[in-house]
Amino acid sequence: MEQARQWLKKASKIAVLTGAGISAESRVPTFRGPRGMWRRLRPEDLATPGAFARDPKLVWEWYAWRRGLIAETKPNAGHRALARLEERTGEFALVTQNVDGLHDRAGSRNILKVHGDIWDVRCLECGNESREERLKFPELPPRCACGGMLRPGVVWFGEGMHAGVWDAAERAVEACDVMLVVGTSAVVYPAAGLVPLAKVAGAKVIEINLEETPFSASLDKSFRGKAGELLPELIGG
Ligand code: BJW
Ligand code: ZN
Repeated sequence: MEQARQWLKKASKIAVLTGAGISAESRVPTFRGPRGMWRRLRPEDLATPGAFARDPKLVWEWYAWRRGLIAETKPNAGHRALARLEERTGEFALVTQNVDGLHDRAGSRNILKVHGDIWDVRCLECGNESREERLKFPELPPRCACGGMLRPGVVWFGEGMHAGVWDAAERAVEACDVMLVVGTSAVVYPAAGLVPLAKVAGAKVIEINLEETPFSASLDKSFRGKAGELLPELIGG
């Protein structure tokens, strides 16, 4: 722990990759494992363009449920520690797979949301993108002013990342001295590929997760525990 703390203190360029595990202590459900199930459906059955085309109401019910949970929660000690780390670091990028907006609410600034944002919507007809914070809609799926169907502004399986965001994430990871990987199962690509990318580019990589991931054994430090406890220890107050 002490060595990892020193690496972070001395680094002038830090990149972070977060996943659902950092929001678990804010009671936002993670995707994988038994608790990732919703009405016996897996994210792989819901977070796809095909699922939305087949049953947009069902997919929207899942998103409406998650939006309701997220609206009631708040950032935890892990999110807040990362916001403090940004303040004391020269160059800092927070690449997140999370769509919940809790990093924004904790005060992080340079956030690269590679899987989008659950509070954004996009019209399938006119392509208009907007922010939509209502929790109750007159109907599901909700409609755009043009009458078209709205979809959540997130990235589903089989869809590409927003090019500008993804390029910035790769650049930050390639340039960093130290990378922190927090609360991600690291199985969803291309996001998971950022971890070996950092190693190949010569960064020290530190992982925090309750469980082992496919990369744990190959990283410089891998800590088993809760993000909300280990991040404050690693980063300090
Ligand atoms: C704690 C904790 C605590 C718990 N403290 N830790 C290469 C190989 C194989 C497949 C592919 C590949 N390249 C692409 C693919 C296909 C696919 C993919 O990766 N499939 C794999 C699952 C096999 N990828 C894609 O389709 C991507 N697009 C793409 O590749 O485009 C190019 C292309 C275009 C067209 C044609 C072909 C290619 C898109 C992926 C989009 C993923 N979207 C989702 C939904 C987002 C919207 C939403 O939220 O609804 O993103 S799926 C879901 O998984 C979500 C997450 O961001 C993502 C990652 O999950 P995450 O965050 O890691 O969560 P969990 O639940 O998996 O893990 C939680 C972890 O936390 C666990 O490890 C716990 O132990 C830990 N934990 N509490 C610390 N307190
Ligand atoms: Zn429209």
